Amino acid sequence: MMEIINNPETLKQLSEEEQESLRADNQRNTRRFLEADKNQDGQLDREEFGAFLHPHTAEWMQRCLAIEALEAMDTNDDSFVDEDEFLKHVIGDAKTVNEQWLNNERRKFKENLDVDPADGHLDADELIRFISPENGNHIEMEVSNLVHQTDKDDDLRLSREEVVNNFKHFFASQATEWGKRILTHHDEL
Ligand SMILES: [Ca+2]
Ligand SMILES: [Ca+2]
Ligand SMILES: [Ca+2]
Repeated sequence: MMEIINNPETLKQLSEEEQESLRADNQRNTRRFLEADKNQDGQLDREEFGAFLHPHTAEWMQRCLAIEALEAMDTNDDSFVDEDEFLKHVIGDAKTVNEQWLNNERRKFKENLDVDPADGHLDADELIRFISPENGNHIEMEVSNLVHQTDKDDDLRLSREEVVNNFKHFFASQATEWGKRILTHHDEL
């Protein structure tokens, strides 16, 4: 990836969108590397590399994850996630939306996420509190997102077909990425 980024000739052959997505990936991976490098010696030892690969398991990676989550959801680039951005994100590319589920997500935004300060949008600190491993919210969040993505007939129950047909989603899923890559990187699988 770095080679492509550093080679202007190769970069020119990509579309604007591809270049942008490459830059974003590169920026995210670089930040993850820097955050994973706990003792700041410029290299990752085994434990640090584990944190790079599975940041949700490492306590010192929570801020990095919250920033990634924020970037994934903050479509108007104001460094906050408002309710619309949050809902748009959890709905993803689903064709139908179950009203009960949506109201539940709305309530979750107000009661569990936008709490300090309760000002109608989420900052990085609110996201850190929400996804920190102690409170288990990230797992709840992941499950909720995956149920929604998988539940094609929208009855809030998963049939065997639905689970089997959407199996690739589960592999791609990482709670802390809030299903973002599930939606945008299908074809890498
Ligand atoms: Ca290190
Ligand atoms: Ca925003
Ligand atoms: Ca807030």
